[in-house]
Amino acid sequence: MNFSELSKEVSYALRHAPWEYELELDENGGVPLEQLLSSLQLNSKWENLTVIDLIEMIEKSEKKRHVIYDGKIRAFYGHSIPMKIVKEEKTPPEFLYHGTARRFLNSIKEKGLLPQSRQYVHLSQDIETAETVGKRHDNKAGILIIDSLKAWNDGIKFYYGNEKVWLADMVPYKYVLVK
Ligand code: HQG
Repeated sequence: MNFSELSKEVSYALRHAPWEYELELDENGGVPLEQLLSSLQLNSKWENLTVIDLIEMIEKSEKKRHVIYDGKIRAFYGHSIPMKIVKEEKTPPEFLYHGTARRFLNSIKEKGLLPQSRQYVHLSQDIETAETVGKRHDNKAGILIIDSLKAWNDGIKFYYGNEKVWLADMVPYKYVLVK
């Protein structure tokens, strides 16, 4: 079983194109596990897929992208579908981090951190995670430090993704420091 390929396809279905799999997400982004399974099984690549494989995919993944609960499965973050997924508002840690490409810095300075094609801006709990995220866009990623607790106290909302990923609707540049 290629768990990395499976994780990519499950992410695509749950974050970006549930309709291609005839799935309807609930407000938290959850779908019945059996529905996702049957839909994936229609593809010959996944015809022998089982619930155990989905559980193993989640457990073996370095990044905590999905969770199974109450017979459903959902993605913790990353959504781009039109219906905005409801996330849990939560007081953030003192600082959060964001890894980005150097070529985006001028625009970020001008407009703040925006979600771009996703529903939320993605922030990292630690610098190491931010570096990994940033390297997806630029081999020498720029690391931004977010004055998150101050922003929260000023009324900017933050939401919990998983233990390493936090979300925000946007972050004005005055709360951003370039490392
Ligand atoms: C940038 C992956 C110009 C932003 C990762 C980022 C993460 C701006 C890019 C998760 C901007 C969007 C999300 C502005 C923000 N002007 N550029 N004003 N504001 N940007 O991929 O945060 O492996 O949508 O800096 O690990 O890189 O898929 O977001 O560079 O956790 O599970 O616009 O996706 O997780 O890029 O990554 P993305 P991201 P998975």
